[in-house]
Amino acid sequence: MSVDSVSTLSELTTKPATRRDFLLKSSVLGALSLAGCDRSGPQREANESATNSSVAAVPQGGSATAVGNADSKLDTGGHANIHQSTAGTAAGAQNLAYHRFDPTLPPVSRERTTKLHFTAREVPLKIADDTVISAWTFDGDIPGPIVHVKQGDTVEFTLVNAGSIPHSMDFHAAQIDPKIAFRSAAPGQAVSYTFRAKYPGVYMYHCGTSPVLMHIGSGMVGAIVVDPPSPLPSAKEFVLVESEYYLGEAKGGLMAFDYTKMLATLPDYVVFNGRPSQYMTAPLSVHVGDRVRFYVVNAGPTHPCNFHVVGEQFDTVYLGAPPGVPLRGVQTFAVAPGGGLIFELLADIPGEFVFVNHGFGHGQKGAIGILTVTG
Ligand SMILES: [Cu+2]
Repeated sequence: MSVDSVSTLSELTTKPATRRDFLLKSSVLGALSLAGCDRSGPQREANESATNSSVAAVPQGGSATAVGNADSKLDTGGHANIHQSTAGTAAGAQNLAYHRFDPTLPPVSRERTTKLHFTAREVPLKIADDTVISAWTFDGDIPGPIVHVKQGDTVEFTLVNAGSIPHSMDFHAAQIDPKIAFRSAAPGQAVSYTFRAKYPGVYMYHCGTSPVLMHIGSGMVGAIVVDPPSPLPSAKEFVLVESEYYLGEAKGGLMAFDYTKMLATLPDYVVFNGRPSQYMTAPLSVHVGDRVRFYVVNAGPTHPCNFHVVGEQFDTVYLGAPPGVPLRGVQTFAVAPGGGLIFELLADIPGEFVFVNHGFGHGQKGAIGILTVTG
């Protein structure tokens, strides 16, 4: 790809003034310029300090009790009447604070048993200056907390449902009877189960309550990283969860997810870690000589994530359990919906490298960011 192409990509940036404006601008190359973007000011610092719950930060234990109900992911008739997400009222939605989602992989737990205690919440979430969505979440954010454990670890998981409809949890890192473990918790109740992380890699987790499309599409997704027994080479490690947003019209400043649009599979936004283009204005930052490792989960719900870094090549891509037998010398590789792959590159030259879903109809809808390499 030429320098001009890189420049043009970089110009497809920033948060949109309005959604319509964003889509319009995204359709004409070069409409925006990075020149006006202050990537070093107080806002950036504030954003950098924003963190997400890591394993260490997640409340431990809990007295929740497992409950059984008929609303498993296998019950495809459940909630067929729900076509738009709800999350309280729109009152005050525009006064919500925006925060950048910290993509940094949190340290692996020192304990070989990790107790996770998530809460399903339906909340308004500001994903851009002018856009507040009616989100269904794990612990109030999209994606949910990044989990980091080691192969062979035991995960004791509890989901408390503080929402208004049933929710559940499906860990792709678990080998377990889904009809039992991934059953739904009714509002006000909880579900618990325990699994061993059998294989290393990066795995999706998501709500599996019917209709699964609606629960994944409304934000109930996240990533769990499972380290191999011997650590991978030292690197700057980032977690990117790509997902698609299908939104209805704003009511009182709050945009609900639209199930009909999810079925039509034409997203309004495609995002890394819940916010369109957030790492264009607040890039990921490493130094020359650093190895960079991207843990990329594609939460979908429908489209592939064709991961690419402009001006770089991946010297290592782990398709399966690392260290395994990686691919070498890769330019772009598709992460399937429901999948997770690990991409590595050596940042041996300085510059601003755009990472993007190279399916550009989706890259231009917000699945784009910058990796800044400084000397
Ligand atoms: Cu759910």
